[in-house]
Formats: sequence, structure tokens, C-alpha cells
Amino acid sequence: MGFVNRDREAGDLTRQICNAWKSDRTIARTVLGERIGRWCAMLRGWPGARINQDNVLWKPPRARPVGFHQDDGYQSWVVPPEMATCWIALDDTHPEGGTLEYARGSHRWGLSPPEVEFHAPDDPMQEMRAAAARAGAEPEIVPVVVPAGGGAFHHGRTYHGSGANRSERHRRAVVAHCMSSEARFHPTNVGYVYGRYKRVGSDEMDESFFPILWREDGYRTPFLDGGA
Ligand SMILES: O=C(O)CCC(=O)C(=O)O
Repeated sequence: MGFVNRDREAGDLTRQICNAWKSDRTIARTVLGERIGRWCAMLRGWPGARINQDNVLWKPPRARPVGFHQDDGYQSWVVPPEMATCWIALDDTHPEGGTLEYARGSHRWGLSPPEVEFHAPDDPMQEMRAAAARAGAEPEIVPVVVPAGGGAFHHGRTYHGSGANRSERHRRAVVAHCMSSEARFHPTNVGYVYGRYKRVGSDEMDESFFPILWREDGYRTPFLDGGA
């Protein structure tokens, strides 16, 4: 018996897998890299970094935009509710090919709750423009144009998204979203997805699910390098 999930099968949407590291060693080797953790921690001033989630994204030709958003806006289940992200292109990227785009300096505009659809909103920049107006800023959009294997790091408050893929090329990317090595579950704000990993009566994050990639004291979750 089979069925078609029209939202998932629609040819004009970006396909997304979350936490592919759990089922693919190549993805795991990439997103759980020590250097990604170190640089994310340095970017946010954390004593270390652990994985929050990864994404594998595939935007085929003619796929619609991804709405501009702040990653920190989705972190109310984490204390501190902060992210830093490493986005890695798997194909050469081009401004017309739906590559990642940043609103320059937008990490200084404050944090706003997410409102617009992530996948294929009618106006992918609506939320970002409203935040810019509140901050008295003029949005400047910077496309991430890199060869395959290149990428960029962004602060969890940086507004980012990607336009429609107006080219005939596929645009694929793998993304490591990190949080502080000190992160704990919010005691009462238990998220729908990640609440499944929270033990009753504890706010501790288990390294089996949120391994530590790098810490300034030299610690790294042992199983990442083959330890127990
Ligand atoms: O690759 C994209 O189109 C969006 C990626 C994104 O939202 C992210 O890396 O946080």
C-alpha cells in the first residue's frame, strides 16, 4: 500500500532531512566535526558547542523560496536559546540558483518570534523586512556564492533564507546547527520534537543525542571518535 504526500512530493518545494547524522556516516563525519564546533562556539562566545540538529537540503530547479528567519527564534526549548550554524554547499552556488542569502548585520536587530512559513511562503522576506523596519535598518541581502564544499557560518540571530531556484541546476547543502556545550532543556517549555529526548525530572541533554563537538577544555564526546 502506498500514498502520496502531496506537500512532500511537490516538485517545487525544497526537500529537507533533519538529523541525517544518525543514519549516515558521511554526514556524521561532516556535521559532527571538531572544527565546526570550535568555530560555532567562538562565534557565539560559548565554552564549547554541541550539535542541535543537522539539515540536508535539496532545492531542485524551479523550487520555491525558503522564508527568511532567525534560527534562535526556534530555540525556546533550549537554555540558553542560542544557535550558531555552519552551512556547506554541495553544489557550486549562484545568485539565481536559490543559494543561501543573509541580511547583513541583522543579528543586531533583536530577536522576533517566527511567523512566516519556512517552506515556500508567498513573501519570503516579509518577516525580515518587518524586523529591519523595527530596528531602523535598511536590509542588504548577501548571497552565499561559493564552490561546492564552500560554505558560511552564521549567528543564530542573522536573518537568512533563500530565493527560488531560477536555474536548471540542483542546489544541495548540508547544515550543522550548534548550540552551547552548556545547553540544557528548558524546564517547562518542552518542544514537540526534542521533548522526546528529555528525561522526566531532569533538564540534562544526553550526549547520545546532542554530542559535544568541541569544548575549550579539550573534551569531545568520546563516541564521535570511536570511543564508548
Ligand atoms: O539552505 C537554505 O535554503 C536554508 C538554510 C537554513 O535555513 C539554515 O541553514 O539555517
